[in-house]
Amino acid sequence: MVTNRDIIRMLHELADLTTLEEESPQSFKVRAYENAIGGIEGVSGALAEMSQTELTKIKGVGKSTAAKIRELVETSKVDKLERLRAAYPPSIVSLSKIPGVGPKTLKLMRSDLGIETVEDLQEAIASEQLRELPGLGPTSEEKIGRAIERLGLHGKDRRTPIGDAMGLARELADNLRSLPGVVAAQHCGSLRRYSETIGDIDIVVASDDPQPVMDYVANHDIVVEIVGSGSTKTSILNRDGLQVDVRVVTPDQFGAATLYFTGSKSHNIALRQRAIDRDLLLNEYGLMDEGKKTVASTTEEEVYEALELVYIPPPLREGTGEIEAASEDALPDLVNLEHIRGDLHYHTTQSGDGRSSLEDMVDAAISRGYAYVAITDHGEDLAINGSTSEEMLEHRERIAGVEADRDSIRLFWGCELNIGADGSLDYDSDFRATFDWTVASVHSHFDLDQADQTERLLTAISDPSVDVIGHLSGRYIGRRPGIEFDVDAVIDALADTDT
Ligand code: DGT
Ligand code: CA
Ligand code: CA
Repeated sequence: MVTNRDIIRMLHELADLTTLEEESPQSFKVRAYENAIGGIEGVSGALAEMSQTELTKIKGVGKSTAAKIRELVETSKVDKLERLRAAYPPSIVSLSKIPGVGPKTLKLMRSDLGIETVEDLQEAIASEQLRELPGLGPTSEEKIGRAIERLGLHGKDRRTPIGDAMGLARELADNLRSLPGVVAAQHCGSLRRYSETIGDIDIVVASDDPQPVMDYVANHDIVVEIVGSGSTKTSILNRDGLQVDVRVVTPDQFGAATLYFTGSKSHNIALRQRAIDRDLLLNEYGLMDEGKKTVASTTEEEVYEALELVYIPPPLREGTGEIEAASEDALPDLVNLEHIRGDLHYHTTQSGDGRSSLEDMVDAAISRGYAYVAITDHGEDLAINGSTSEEMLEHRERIAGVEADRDSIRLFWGCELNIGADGSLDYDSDFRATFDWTVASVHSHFDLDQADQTERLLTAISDPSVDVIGHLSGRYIGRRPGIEFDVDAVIDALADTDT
């Protein structure tokens, strides 16, 4: 049975690979797939049960995309995708994700230098061959080399950004939970601890009958290789080289197993020591006393309690003093959704890259119970999607109208200003001062040296119209390293100027 998630995954892959084939993310076909994904994400019914005509009635879904969805449902594969997968194997897709390696550069790298892997690319950089390609030079060669180093994209230690793994892990756990005999399923490991990047996905399943789980995992459509299979554990690789380990334990061992496989390793070691100090033994099966009798194992809460600890949330399990803090009931309060009262960085379709209208964004905020929102569409400097001062003034009227129509939320007329290479900002200072709220952010010139980056940020911070700096380092986990700047100097300036 093809699920809506399978279809979205297929369209994402088509968009990624078509970008490489057409050598442009702006290509008409790529945009068509992306629009279709946007429309499909809002559909609650099963797409697999819809006819081609019904599919084309979904917002953003054209005839050709509808045909591909039907092709996937009827034949379990899509010809165009199979062809693209053969032309652009996973190693090429990894190359395409390196900052500075656009589709055109990638094509030249392959045809002129025979580069097929990140390792090949590193060799070409080391031997100064990359700089010889048309459109490149020593600067871009060095930049690409640094990006590979800083993103940890090379070798077997390659890690996956949390955002690329979380959706897949949750989907797998949801599907596993619906299998016969399964009582519970939980993703564990670094992903459950919300690490920024993860080595692999670890899933623990509670069931007295492991076989349906093992069969489900081995036959899943993301699998390109089965790297390990036993009676209670299966490990697979997907096309991005991401490994998923799925283990089945009996329901009474689920707490001890999720605790163990969530880690971190140093948290586990410290917990085990605490058990030993109490003449107990802790392992992945449970907490046992000297007579091998199980003291606690079904839930994590029971294990912590038996060790005289309050429950430690996974993001704190890093072996950095959390066990001592838990023993004194002095864990920090983590931020939860209900703590979030508003949002001070919001885009709407007023910005070219915004997807939802002002009204929809505000209604979404209201349904989340927010008390306030600042609408911060891009200023005029961002040529692709900024607004002129006249457009901003019209936007202010619209924002006031939307606020007047809804009595449950306070709206601020704001702007996301672009910090130029020299720290300059959009509009003139008088106009900037009229906004209720401004965010100033770096969107380009990521390669300036540390002194220039620091100077640039200090200039923006000292501007009286700036209320907050957005995405301070500009880092994009796994895709783009952050800018380098003098953190102490910048934080001092933020404090001094009340920014
Ligand atoms: P990753 O996948 O590299 O991002 O990091 P983790 O933390 O997910 O590590 P992984 O997948 O190797 O193992 C999952 C958990 O299993 C880990 O967080 C703690 C536990 N574990 C693995 N190896 C050991 C070990 O040698 N000793 C102990 N005490 N626990 C271990
Ligand atoms: Ca892991
Ligand atoms: Ca693992």
